[in-house]
Amino acid sequence: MQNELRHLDHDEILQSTREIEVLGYTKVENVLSEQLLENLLSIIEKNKTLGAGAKPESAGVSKNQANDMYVYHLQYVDKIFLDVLTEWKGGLDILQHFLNDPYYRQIPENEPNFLLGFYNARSSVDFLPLHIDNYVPSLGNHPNAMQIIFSLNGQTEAKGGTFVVPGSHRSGLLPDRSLNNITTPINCNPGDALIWDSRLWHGAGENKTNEDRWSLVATFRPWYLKQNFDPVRGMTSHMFNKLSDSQKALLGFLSIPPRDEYEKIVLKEGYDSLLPSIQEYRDKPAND
Ligand SMILES: O=C(O)CCC(=O)C(=O)O
Repeated sequence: MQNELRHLDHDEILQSTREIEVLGYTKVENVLSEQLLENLLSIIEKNKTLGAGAKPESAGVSKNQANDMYVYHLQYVDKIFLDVLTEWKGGLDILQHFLNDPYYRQIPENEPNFLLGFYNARSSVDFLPLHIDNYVPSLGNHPNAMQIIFSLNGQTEAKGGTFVVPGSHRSGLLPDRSLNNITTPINCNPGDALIWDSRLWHGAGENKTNEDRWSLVATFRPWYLKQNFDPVRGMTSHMFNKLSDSQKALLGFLSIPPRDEYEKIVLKEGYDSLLPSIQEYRDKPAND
């Protein structure tokens, strides 16, 4: 995997970090090799849903998503999707500046202590209007969510490029959709990555071609905010046993809410608190 990624040096990490601070986003070109793109797309092809609406059990699908294809919860599908995040010198290093809790002493300070919130692959069709993924707008230097998007098929205006309002992450406002016409388009080649502060007003154009527009969309949150999946019930033993300690931390295994005060008081834990098997997380009975 290491050789399939273009790693960033210190200066590029600083430059991207600065761009996110000022503009709300950064584009990093040429991150994924052709071979890696091929592998990722072939796994997606085997696991995709044909239109989110076609999967009856996926409740709460919005009208916007009904024509899109998805692979939900990539963290459970194949370890390669987690490796893309954790093996890449670049993405998580940039996010640490924004999402790491400086008072989380149980994990070394140069390692991520934030969480993967949600991780999907998506090939979109319909226009996606300006929105934020921070839930509530806020001011200051600490967003409550950030995203890394890897474009697998590339995106042009015809294929539905991403568009953003640069600097809007610092507005403290929900998006004004009447401003769709003053947005900045961001096109990508296959293998490029976008990283943004989820307060950024962003959206995506309609895909007017018959071609796929797959991206990996990974959303990250600080350790104290809820994820969109339950790692204890969702993770198979097979996958759990293959994960590194830092991948387990990213998935939330170091800040699982306790059953009660006898289990633990402080939520923040270090690698030495990891349990050896997923079964042990599930088998913790109440003290009745
Ligand atoms: O696909 C895109 O270009 C934008 C994705 C997006 O807005 C989102 O996932 O929140």
